[in-house]
Amino acid sequence: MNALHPLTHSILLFLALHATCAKSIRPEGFKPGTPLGPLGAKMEAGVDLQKIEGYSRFFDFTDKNNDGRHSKVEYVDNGKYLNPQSRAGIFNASDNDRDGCVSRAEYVLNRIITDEAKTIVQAMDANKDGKVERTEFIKHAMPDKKLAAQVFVDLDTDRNGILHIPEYLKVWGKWARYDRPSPEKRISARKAELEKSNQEKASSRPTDLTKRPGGPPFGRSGLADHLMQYDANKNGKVELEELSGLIRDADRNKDGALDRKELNSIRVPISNRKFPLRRK
Ligand SMILES: [Ca+2]
Ligand SMILES: [Ca+2]
Ligand SMILES: [Ca+2]
Ligand SMILES: [Ca+2]
Repeated sequence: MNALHPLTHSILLFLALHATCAKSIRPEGFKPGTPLGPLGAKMEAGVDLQKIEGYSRFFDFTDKNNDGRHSKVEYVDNGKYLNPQSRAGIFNASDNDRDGCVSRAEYVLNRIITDEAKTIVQAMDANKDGKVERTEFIKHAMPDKKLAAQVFVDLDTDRNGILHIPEYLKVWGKWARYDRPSPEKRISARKAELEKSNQEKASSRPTDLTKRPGGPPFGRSGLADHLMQYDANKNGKVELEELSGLIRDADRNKDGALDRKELNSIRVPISNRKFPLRRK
């Protein structure tokens, strides 16, 4: 009985540790990916076209042979960001389809995910000591404190009570890709959505302007004020002759029309200036 005791103890200890590990790696009650909503992550839904284009330009900078992919040599060996070990970690996390290269979409999506994660997590460092501790995380991560405690255990993979950037990015990156379409599909879908909404905004603009006094048909704010400055005889109206005077004056090459260059060089008439009109 006594001889069995240490063994029983070891088994119990093993079971206890195993249970703790299992619990902390995947707490019961939520599936991977789901804590990102409560954490405030929007992923690609949170970026605009400019942001995507910006990341894309960064991609081009490292894609030295312009084949649309980062090879390990381009990114890890010849890269400049942090150190080779960090670059290898980022490269592997980005290479979603494990083909040994990071495509433009893989790179852009990884930047979206990791930049947002860092913004969210680092903002929780309330005492600004550069570390996000357990208490800080639970206080600031989300209203549900019980869930926050579970999420912290998931992110703090070395169990030291502090979240280090590479440590939490690894887990966060997995959540952000779990059960979702490929980076190519995600980025192109987001771009299409943004382009569509930009087009809709552009096509709704003239309609909106018709409701604005002085807006249509030109739709340029301040245009009415500008044109009134050509009211040379100060009768409160801009007459055809006054405008044709402007055209004659601005028509430098005398071809009877104003090209863009001539239009651009039109200056606001100096008040009290006798406008060159009614030339005979
Ligand atoms: Ca390349
Ligand atoms: Ca890849
Ligand atoms: Ca801190
Ligand atoms: Ca840690």
